Amino acid sequence: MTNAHQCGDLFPEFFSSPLEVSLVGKARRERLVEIDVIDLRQYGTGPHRQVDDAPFGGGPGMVMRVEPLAAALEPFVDTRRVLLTPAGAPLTQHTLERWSEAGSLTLVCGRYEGVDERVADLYIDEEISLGDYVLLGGEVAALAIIEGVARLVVGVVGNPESIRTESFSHGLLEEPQYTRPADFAGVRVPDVLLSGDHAQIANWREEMRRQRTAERRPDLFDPDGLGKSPGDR
Ligand code: JAH
Repeated sequence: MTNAHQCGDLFPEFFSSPLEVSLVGKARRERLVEIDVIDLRQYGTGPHRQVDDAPFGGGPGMVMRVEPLAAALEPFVDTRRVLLTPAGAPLTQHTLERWSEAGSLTLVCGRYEGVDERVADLYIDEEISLGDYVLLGGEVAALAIIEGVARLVVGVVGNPESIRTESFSHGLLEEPQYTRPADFAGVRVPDVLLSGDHAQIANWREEMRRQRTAERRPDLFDPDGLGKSPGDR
């Protein structure tokens, strides 16, 4: 199945190498995914192709105008239109799996202090955030989504078993991994991994996933624990 993506953006060069190398580049060359980058500047208004303007009500910074985004998004029907914004719902593996089966995704990258709210009201299906921090624009978040979806699409086609058995498919963090040498500067690989006892190894790995998740991500380990202070857990 070919998964088509459009990426609306003011800095199209931002995407050049990330979309050419690694799994994403190979999947594009093999036509397993199609990814097009759209330069929003070409839809800017006036002789300077302006895409931003001062905010109504005053305040610092500029806001992305609705007309260029309306013009850029109008042709894309039969696609899921996603705006990357710190005000969006948090991105999860479940969201990536849903999109990997959706056929076509259109990722809209805001810049400046934000995007006129009418863009979201009229042209956007989902607003998504990578996490609780502010970047300069949505491009890095868009690339994260492209990688996350592409590996699932390619995984379905090529079917490597690893794809759906990694972090978050059990809802737990992954166990620590080791490779040779068994002793590096006196720090040894856990003996159980060298034992050849596959039942014991599986038990150890499961225990490590539980320990790490409880320690590092109590929100994943016990979703009811969310909102409690660390001392309450
Ligand atoms: C920043 C428009 N959660 C990641 C993320 C996504 C988008 C933006 N920042 C962070 C952003 C400025 C303007 C979007």
